Order: sequence, then C-alpha cells, then structure tokens
Amino acid sequence: MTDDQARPRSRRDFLTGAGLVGAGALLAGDLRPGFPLPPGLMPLGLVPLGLVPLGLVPLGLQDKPGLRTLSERPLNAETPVELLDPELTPNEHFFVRNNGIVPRRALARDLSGWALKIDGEVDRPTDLTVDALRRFPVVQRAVVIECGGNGRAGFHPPTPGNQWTLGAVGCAKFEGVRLADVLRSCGLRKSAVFVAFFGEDSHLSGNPDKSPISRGVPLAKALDEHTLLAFGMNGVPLPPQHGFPLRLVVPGWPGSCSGKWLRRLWVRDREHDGEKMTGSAYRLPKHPVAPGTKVAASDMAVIEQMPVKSVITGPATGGEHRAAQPLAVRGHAWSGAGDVAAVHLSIDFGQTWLPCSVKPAVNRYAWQRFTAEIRFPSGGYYEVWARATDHTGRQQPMVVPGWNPKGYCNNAMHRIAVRVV
Ligand SMILES: Nc1nc2c(c(=O)[nH]1)N[C@H]1C(S)=C(S)[C@@H](COP(=O)(O)O)O[C@H]1N2
Ligand SMILES: [Mo]
Repeated sequence: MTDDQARPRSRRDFLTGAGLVGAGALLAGDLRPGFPLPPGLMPLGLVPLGLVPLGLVPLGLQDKPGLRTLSERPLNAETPVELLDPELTPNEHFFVRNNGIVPRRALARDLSGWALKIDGEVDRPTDLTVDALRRFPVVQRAVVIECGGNGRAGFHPPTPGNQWTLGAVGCAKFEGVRLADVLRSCGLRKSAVFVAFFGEDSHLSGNPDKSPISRGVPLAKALDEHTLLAFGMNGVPLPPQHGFPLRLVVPGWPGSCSGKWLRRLWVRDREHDGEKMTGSAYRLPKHPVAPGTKVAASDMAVIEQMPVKSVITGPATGGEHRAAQPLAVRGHAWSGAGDVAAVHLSIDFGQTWLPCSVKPAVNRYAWQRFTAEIRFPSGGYYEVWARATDHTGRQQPMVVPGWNPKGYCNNAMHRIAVRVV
C-alpha cells in the first residue's frame, strides 16, 4: 500500500464489529485509572490502535519494540507519544515510514558495490563511497524528522494514507556531511535548480523500473548548511529501516524530502517530476478549501516548510492527579521555521494560558524541551493543552489547520486528559 492507495483507517473502523471490542479493551488499558472520555473529546493520542495483534511483531520491527504499526507492507509504524520523551529519540523508537520495500543491502548492512552517484547539472559527475564521503568535514546535528502526514488521523472527512496520530516524528543526532560541500565538489552548473534523490528501495509491485518515491528539494534548500547526507544516527551507522548506508536529512521540511537508502542524486535544471513529486502528493491547496473538496492538481502547491508543533510527552493522558500537588508537564516543541519562542499550557480549554520554560535548541532544527508545573484549582476532569509559538510569531491552531485532500501538516494542539482528585 502506498500513501495513495492506503485505505483510510478512520475512527469508523473502530466503531464497527470486533473493532469496537478491541478498541474498548485497549483504551481501558491505556487510561490507567480508567475513566471514560466522551468520544468528541477523545485526545488524538488515544484514538488509533495498533492494528497488529499483540505478540505478533511485523517483519522489520524486531529491534523496534513499542511502536504502533499502521501497515506492514510497506512497513509504517509510529512512536507512542510517551516514548518521544527523551531529548533524542532512540533508534529503536524512531518512527518508520516506508513507501516501498527495504533494500536487501540495508538489512544485510552490506556496503559492497555501493556508491552514491551524483550526476545531471554538474561539471564532474561523481561516484562516492561512504569512505570518500567521510573525507568532507563531518558534522553531527540533532534534527527533527516529521512526516508530512503526521496527524492525518485528525482530519474529517478522513483523508487517504496512513492514519498517523502524533508519532510520525522524532529527533535524532545525525552524523554526516553537508550536502552543499558534496554538491559543490562536483562543480554545480548555472543551470542547476533542483536536487532529486533515488533510493535503493523497491516498488511494492516488484517492477524494477518503478520507484516507490523519488523526491528532492530546490537547490537553495540543498545548499543550506543544515541539509545533510547522513551515514550515522544516534552514534551508530544508519539502521536498516532508516536508510543504511546513506540518507538525506532535510531539516524543517516534510520527512519525505529526507530520502533513505540513497543511490543517486540527480541535479536538475527544473523541478523534479519523480514519484510523489507530482499530482497531489505532498501538496496543499493554494487557497483554503471546505472539508471534502476535490482540488485540481493545478491548484495545489508542494509543501516546503513544516509548521510549528509540540507534543506533551509526560504525563500520559488519562492519569489521576492529586489536587494538592503541582503536576509537572513536559514535552518537546519544534518548527520548520527554526526556533520555538514560547510554549503555553491551558487547563481551562484555552481561556487562559500559562507560559512554560523552554530550553534553547542544542542546534537549529533540534526540538526544544518545555516544562511547567500546573496547579489545579479543584478536583474534576481537566485537559492540558499545549501551544507552541515559533520565532516568526506563528502558533499552533486549536483545531486542524485547514482540511486538505491528503491530510498533511496537522499541527493542532496536543491535549491530554487528567482526572484531578
Ligand atoms: N528511499 C526512500 N526514502 C524515504 C522514504 C521511502 O519510502 N523511501 N520515505 C520518506 C518519508 S515519507 C518519510 S516521512 C521519511 C521517514 O523516515 P524514517 O522512516 O527514518 O522515520 O523518510 C523518507 N525517505
Ligand atoms: Mo512522510
């Protein structure tokens, strides 16, 4: 199943037949003290359920316990929000978003015969091994990668594709070289305007002439000093699911720009027209549309910068808390624009807001820790809402930021429920 073909797994699926029984059982387990949330107020983090029966680990996730599987072929699995709490998301908990089949080379961690080809609008087309790449200045940077479809489950009417809730995001320390250094060493021509990637993953159909995804970025973003060719992730070589031996890391833009299992970079004299670059893929309507509207491809524009967003990583939703004590709330905030300037919490459904303390990013495009202590004025049912503001002044919206046909860029505020006793 590709993004285009995947059947929308909407809430409707869980309201029918056996789904309801399974959903009820799992939800009750999630809400530790166990109290019902009215359906309309259900925090996003509670809505989706692992679709794979407990005890069965899908192929490719053996060394990644605790992820919630959305589809097995291709493998797509998101991180439960509580597992996003560490400063760096461990590799074993980093979400997986595959459009095709993981190359055998990656599973075998086999470098034989591998090189990255760089061709197109360059004076010196070049093939580079990982050792050759390591001769460029090596940098380490913590970078958030977020799928453009993260939060898709929040759109109504439902939009096709993986029904990600909050967990198609992570922040890892990538080791690699600057794409700019490598491209410049090949002699960029004046005609160069776009850098397209080709990975070694194969199309679900098995057709070797078809690519599951081949996207890229305009030259200016490719030459940005923060855009990397990465061979390391959190201190080890890139794991098989995350692009071994080499991937792009394009901070602040949809995860789909960060091509995995790279084999070729094609420097082009026009915008790339590879798989998932055209039609409605990774595009938003140029103007706001009513929910459910069919939008012509010509009225859609490619997503570039991702919006400002935050997640509450502790406490888990559904917990019980004593009114007399302050509740410590923590999470991360990030923005495609760069720095997050502020995070605010509300415990009265957005009527008043308390500022959090927000740590500076360890480097640009890493996520930033926010913390706050909340006191509840009484016992009862509370929700904690988190709202981040970036340095451009943009804030997270309270509801989905405009329905769009493919369900991208949902940066609505994250809410957790707390029973105060
Ligand atoms: N070659 C290749 N690169 C790819 C993909 C893919 O399917 N094949 N998926 C993209 C998408 S849509 C996302 S969101 C990120 C996910 O990266 P991760 O699986 O390491 O979390 O990889 C991107 N790079
Ligand atoms: Mo993605």
